[in-house]
Amino acid sequence: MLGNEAIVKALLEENVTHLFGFPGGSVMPLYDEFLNHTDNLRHVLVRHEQGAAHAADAYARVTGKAGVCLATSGPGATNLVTGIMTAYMDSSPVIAFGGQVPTGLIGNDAFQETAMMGVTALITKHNFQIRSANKIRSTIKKAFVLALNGRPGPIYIELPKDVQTSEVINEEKDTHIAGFKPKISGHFGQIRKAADLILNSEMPVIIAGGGILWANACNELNQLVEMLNIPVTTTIMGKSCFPEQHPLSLGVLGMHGRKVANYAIANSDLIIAIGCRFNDRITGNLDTFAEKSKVIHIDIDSAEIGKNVPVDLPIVGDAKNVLHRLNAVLAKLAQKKDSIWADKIKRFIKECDCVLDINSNPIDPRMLIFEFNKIIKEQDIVATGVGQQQMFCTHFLKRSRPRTIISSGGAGTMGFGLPAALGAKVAVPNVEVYNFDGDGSFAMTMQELGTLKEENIKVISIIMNNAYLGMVRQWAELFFDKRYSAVHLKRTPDFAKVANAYNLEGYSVSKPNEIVPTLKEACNSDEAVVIDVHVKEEANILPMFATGGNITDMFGDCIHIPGKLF
Ligand SMILES: Cc1ncc(C[n+]2csc(CCOP(=O)(O)OP(=O)(O)O)c2C)c(N)n1
Ligand SMILES: [Mg+2]
Repeated sequence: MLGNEAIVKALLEENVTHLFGFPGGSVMPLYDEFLNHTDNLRHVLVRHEQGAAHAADAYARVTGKAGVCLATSGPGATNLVTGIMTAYMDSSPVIAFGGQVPTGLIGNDAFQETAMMGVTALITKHNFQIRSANKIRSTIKKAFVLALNGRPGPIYIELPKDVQTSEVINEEKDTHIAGFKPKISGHFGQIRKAADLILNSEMPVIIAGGGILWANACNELNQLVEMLNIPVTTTIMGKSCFPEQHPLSLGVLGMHGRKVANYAIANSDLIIAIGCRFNDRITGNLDTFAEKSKVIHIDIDSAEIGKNVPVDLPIVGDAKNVLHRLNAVLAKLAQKKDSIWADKIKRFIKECDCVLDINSNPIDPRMLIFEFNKIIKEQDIVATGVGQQQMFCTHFLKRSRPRTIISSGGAGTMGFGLPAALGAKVAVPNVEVYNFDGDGSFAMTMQELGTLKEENIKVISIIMNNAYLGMVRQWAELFFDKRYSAVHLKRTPDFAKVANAYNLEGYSVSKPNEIVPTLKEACNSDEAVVIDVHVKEEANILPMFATGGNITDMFGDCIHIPGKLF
């Protein structure tokens, strides 16, 4: 067996069925071997390696399995970097392979040699350079274990060309990873104490982060909420882990979150944070964040505990395991709680539900969401770009099933939307997958329309086209005295014509009543579609609080002011 055969064998042993990549000299032996496996391993040829990494990341986000991508050495590998970093920031288990010059040339500045071990060191959970064909299968096995266990994250594997063509003679069998022992089971004493804190709290709130989704702990979260009537807010990464139509769902919190969520946090006496890392975009000013609340923090990564917010009760462990056991303790101790707080919150949630049916011309972005909500089904998946459109979507679009919205939260990577939607559709082909994008973001990776066309992958792109790098324009308006520096994109290109150039259907929409009929047409199409929706150019996503501000210092229109409510 040669190295290239061993790589494919190892991938098949890990039940990999799809990978996203782009070839080049140093990975040609591996690409050659793919031709022997066209029946059980689908390679999706993207148009830029960044797209491969985002697609693999999205594949992981919607399935919970590892996503796999591949690039050649040098520029191919460096093109993966933004995608790997994006996966790292959002704890996504991506296995990224990069070619490398033959082992004898490493360090010689050979053609297309880049020191990717150094480049990826700080944006991966771990990286490996395979220097012997004997170590291929053991290394790949370890990589999958590392990516998927404990806090998930991306792994980079470097494949020198000669390793792919060498004979496997004495295959390494040992797959033990020294020192890697993620703590799954939370400390029982701490769980007992958490139960006491929860039962003694009058005004608890749960902050549910992406860790709930990665741990598949949505059912356990639901049980906890139903048992004790505790309101739930999510981070952007946690969105969809708890049904947003539920009367106790506060929606997303933070800088562009819902006022009711931020005010509930500020007025709570106990925060139960699960699988979240208290990013600055959700806490605002740390000195005033949750001043009145005790904090229970459940997280699989001990390094997250106390990093940003002081914690009264830490529990290190897997969210599913910890919640399951916490629920069992609570079930024994708890009577259904008197729910003055929950009733109050339910009332505020209703009052905070803005009217989105705003029939304006040009189209108000909220109207676009309102109309989109009429068409999108529960099981459908949305990927977003980055900017205002992302925040309109995460704030206003309600999702109720786990893993049905994916967005670059930690990194805020423009260009994520289209390749992420592509990867999601490959993973879950039987639902409609939407890319809700910005005009700036879409233009960064729109070459993947070629992949969608040629690989027959259907994604519906909805471009919220405001002719601006809207989020930066909004900040310039609000915080730089309207001094607009390099933010106006104008209306170039015509995205419908771009779609046509790829032999795909493209639509331009500029009136509110055209949105739904166009979306319906797109749903009836068999192929990828681009809908360029021209919205009001200078609309802002509000309410918000400023960087470093207090979470309750939200400004901007929102129908009711929860400041009065609490
Ligand atoms: C790769 C990258 N470059 C720059 C930024 C900074 N940035 C954040 S939002 C934004 C504007 C995005 O414009 P667009 O995609 O049109 O979305 P809009 O805000 O208009 O909805 C920019 C430039 C970023 N997040 N990512
Ligand atoms: Mg824009």
